[in-house]
Amino acid sequence: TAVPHPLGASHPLALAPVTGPASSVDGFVRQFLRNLNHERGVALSASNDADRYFAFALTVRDYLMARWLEDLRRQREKPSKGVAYLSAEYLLGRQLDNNLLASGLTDIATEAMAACGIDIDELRAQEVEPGLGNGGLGRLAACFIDSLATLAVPNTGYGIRYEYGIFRQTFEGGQQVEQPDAWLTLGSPWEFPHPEASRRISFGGHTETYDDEGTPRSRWVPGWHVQAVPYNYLVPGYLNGWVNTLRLWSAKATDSFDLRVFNSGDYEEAVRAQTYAENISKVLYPEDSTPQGKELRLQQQYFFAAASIGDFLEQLPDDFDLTTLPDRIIFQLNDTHPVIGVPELMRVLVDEKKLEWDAAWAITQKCFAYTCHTLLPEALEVWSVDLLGRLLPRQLEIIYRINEEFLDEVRERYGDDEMRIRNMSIISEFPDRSVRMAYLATVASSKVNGVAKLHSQLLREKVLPDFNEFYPGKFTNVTNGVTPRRFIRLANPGLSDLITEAIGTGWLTDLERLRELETYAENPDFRAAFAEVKAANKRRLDRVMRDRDGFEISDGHLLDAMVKRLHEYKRQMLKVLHIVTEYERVVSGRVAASDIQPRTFIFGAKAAPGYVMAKRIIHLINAVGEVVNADPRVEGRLKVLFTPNYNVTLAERVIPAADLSEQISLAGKEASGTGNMKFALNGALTIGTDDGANVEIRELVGDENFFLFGMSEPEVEALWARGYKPAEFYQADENLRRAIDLIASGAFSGGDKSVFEPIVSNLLYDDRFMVLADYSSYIAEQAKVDAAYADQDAWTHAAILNVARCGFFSSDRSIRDYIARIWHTPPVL
Ligand code: B1N
Repeated sequence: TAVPHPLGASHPLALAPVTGPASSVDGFVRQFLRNLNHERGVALSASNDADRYFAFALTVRDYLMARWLEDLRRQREKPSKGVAYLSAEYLLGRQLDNNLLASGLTDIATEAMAACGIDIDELRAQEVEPGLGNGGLGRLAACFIDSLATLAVPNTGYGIRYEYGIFRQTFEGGQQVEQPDAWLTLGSPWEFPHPEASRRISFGGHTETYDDEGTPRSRWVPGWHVQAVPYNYLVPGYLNGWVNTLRLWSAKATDSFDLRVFNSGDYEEAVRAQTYAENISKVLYPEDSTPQGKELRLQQQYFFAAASIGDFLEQLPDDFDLTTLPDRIIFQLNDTHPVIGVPELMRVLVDEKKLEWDAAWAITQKCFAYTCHTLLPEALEVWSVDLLGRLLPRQLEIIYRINEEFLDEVRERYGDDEMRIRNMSIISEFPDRSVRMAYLATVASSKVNGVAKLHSQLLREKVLPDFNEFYPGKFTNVTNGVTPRRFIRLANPGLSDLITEAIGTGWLTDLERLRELETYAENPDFRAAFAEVKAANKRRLDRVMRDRDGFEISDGHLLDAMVKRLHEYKRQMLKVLHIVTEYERVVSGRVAASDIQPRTFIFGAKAAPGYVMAKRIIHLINAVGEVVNADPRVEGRLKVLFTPNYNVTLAERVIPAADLSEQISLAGKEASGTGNMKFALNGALTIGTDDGANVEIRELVGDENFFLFGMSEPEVEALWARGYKPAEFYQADENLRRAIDLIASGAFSGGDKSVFEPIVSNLLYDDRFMVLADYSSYIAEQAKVDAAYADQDAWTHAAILNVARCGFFSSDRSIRDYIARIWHTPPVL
C-alpha cells in the first residue's frame, strides 16, 4: 500500500518536483563536497580514495534521483503495462561510468574532480563490480534492463542481493582456487535499502482444507518465515531522462521467529535460526548450466519469486480487478529459476484473493512468459517432489493440479496415448518423482522463447516438440543482444569516436546505423584510423595486464581471445590442442618458428568449483602456458596468457583489443552466446562453429568475413547416430596424434604422465563434445586465419565490415522484439 504523503497528497510541497543539483561544474563540486562532508563525515583534506569514490558516486546518484522519483510517480498516476523481469542473476559490472554516461554528466564530473585536484581514474578504480551472476545469462539480464530503460519501458528487474557474488578466482600451481567475493565490505553507494517495505516469505509447514462460509478451500499453514528486504538500484536510460528500478531482495531473520525461540531460553538455537534464514541470500550458486538440486537453491528461488510477485501485487489499488492483471504486467521468467513463482501466483489468487481456479489460471497463463537459455539436458532444472513437499507443500499441490488439468487436455486431444502423456507430464517419475520446471514454465506461459534462431528451432524440434505441437504459436525466438552503451561506448571510446566522426551521433540508440560504415571500409584513411584504434586498445590492455597479472601483450601479435565460462561443451580443450599443435610443429622441427604468425592466446574462464574436468582443463591451459612461454624455440612467436578472475570489468578491456574471437562450441550446444556479439561489434573476426548466434553473425557479416569450421548440428547428430569413436580421429590425423601424445607424455607436467591422463583418456574414449571430430577442420581454418592476418589491410577491411553489419545485436533490438512478440507493452514516451 502507498504511504500517504505526510503533508497530504494535495499540499503544494507534496507536489513540488524533486530537483537535482545544478548541471554545472560548480553545482557538481558543491554537491560532491556536501556528500563528502555530510554523508561520509570527512573533509576533503582528510578524505581517502574510498571516501572520495563514495561521495562522487552519491553525487552522480543525486542527479538521477529527481528523474527516478518523477518516473515512479508517473507510473503510479498513469499506470501502463510494464515488465517485471525475474532473474536469479544480474551481472552488472561497474556502475559509475555507466551512470555518468546515461545522465550526460561525464564531462562535468571530470572537470569537477579536476577542480578538486582529484584524478577521476583513481575513483573509478575503487569500484568493486557487483558479480551477481555467473556468465551470459546474468549479463544478458543486465543488458536487458539497460535497454528497457533506454526504450523507456516501465520495468522492475527483480532478483537477489547476494552478499557474496561469483567467487574470485586465483591460480595456485596453475590450479583454480576460489575466494569469496565480499563485494559489500565497504558498502555500495548505488543501493537504497527499504526495510520498511520488507515482505514476509514463508516456508515449510502443511496444508489444510477449511470451510470458508460454505465453500471448501485449501490453505497453507507454514512452518517458518524469513523477511525479504528490498534494495533498490537506479537503472537510468541513455540520455532520455528515464530511470527504472532494479529491486534485489536480501534475507533477514524475522523478529517474531527469533523471539519465540529466544523466549524459550535457547539462545544458541535462536542464533542458529537467524543464520539459517539469512543464509538464503548469502551466496550466488557458482554453477553455470549445471544445477545441483540443492535445497538452499530452491529456497533462493522461491524467496525472490514470491517476494517479487507479492511486491508487484501489493502496489495495485485495493479495488483492482485482478482479471485485468495481464493488461498491467508481464512476468518474464529468465530461465526456470523463478518458475516456482507460477504456483505462487496461483496460490495468492486462489487461496488469498479467493478467485475461482479457472479464472486464476486464465490470468496466470497470460501473466508469465518464459525464456529458455539452454539445450543441455543436464541443465534442465528438476525439483524432487520430496523436497518441494517439505519446503512448499501448497505450491506442490497446485503444481499437481496444474498437471492433472493439463494432462486432461492432452488426453482430450490425443486419447489415451500413455507414451505421450508420460513424455509431457510436468511430473517425471524416474529416477525420482520430480517436477520438470521447463515443462511447468511452458504450460504456464503465454510465450516461450529461445535466445537465437538455431536454439529456438532446436527447442521446438528437439527439446519440447510435443509442446510445440500442442500449443501452436506459443514458441518464438528472440535473438540475444548486448548493450552498445557499455560494450562499445564505454569499453571502446576510441572506436566510438571514430564511428561518430564518420556517421554522426545517434547510432548508440539505433545500432543498425552502423551499416553506414560499410562505405568507410573502402576508405584507406578510415582503415588506417581503425587499425590505430585497435593498436591503442592493445596497448591499453597491455597496461592493464602488466598491472594486474604481470603479463605483457607483445606488439605485432595476433591477439586471439577465448573468454567465457569453462565448460566442456564450449571446448576450451580444442583451443588447447591448437596451441599444442603449433608448439609441437615448431619444436619437432616440422615448421620454422619464423614461419608462423606471432600470436598471443588469451584465456579467461571460471570453472564451477565442483566441476572436476573443467578444473583439470584450467590446470592444463596454465601448464601449457608455462612451458610454451618459457621455451626459447617459440619465443616471440607463441604466448599463452590465462588471466585469472575474468569478469565484466576485464571483458571491457580484453574485447576491444582482440583480433580473433573464439566461438568454438560443439554445434547445437551453445544456446546463443553474447561474447561473440561483443567481439564482432568491436572489430574482432570470429572463428566459430555453426552454433548459437554465430549462425546469425555469419549470415550478417558474410562468409568472407568469418572463419567457419566444424560439423553442423545435423552432422553432429548423424555422427552420433553412426557411432562416434574419437580414437579413430586420433589415428587419422598426425598433428592431432602428436599433440595428444605430447600432453600424455608429461611434457606439460614435469614428466608426470598421470596429471593430465584423465583429460587424455576422456578425449580418446569418451569425448562427449566431439573435440577430436572437429580438430582437423579447426586447424585448417586457423591456417586461413594466419594467412588472412598477414594482409593487415584486408584484415582491417573485414573487421570494419563486422562492426558495420552487427548492429542487429544491440539489446535494444532484442527488447523491441520482446515487446512486439511477447510483451505487447505500449510505448510511454
Ligand atoms: O545464457 C546465455 C546464452 O548466450 C548462453 O549460450 C547460455 O549458455 C547461457 C543455470 C545458466 N544458459 N543457461 C545458463 C546459468 C546459470 C545457471 O545456474 C543455467 N546460462 C546460459 C544468455 O542467453
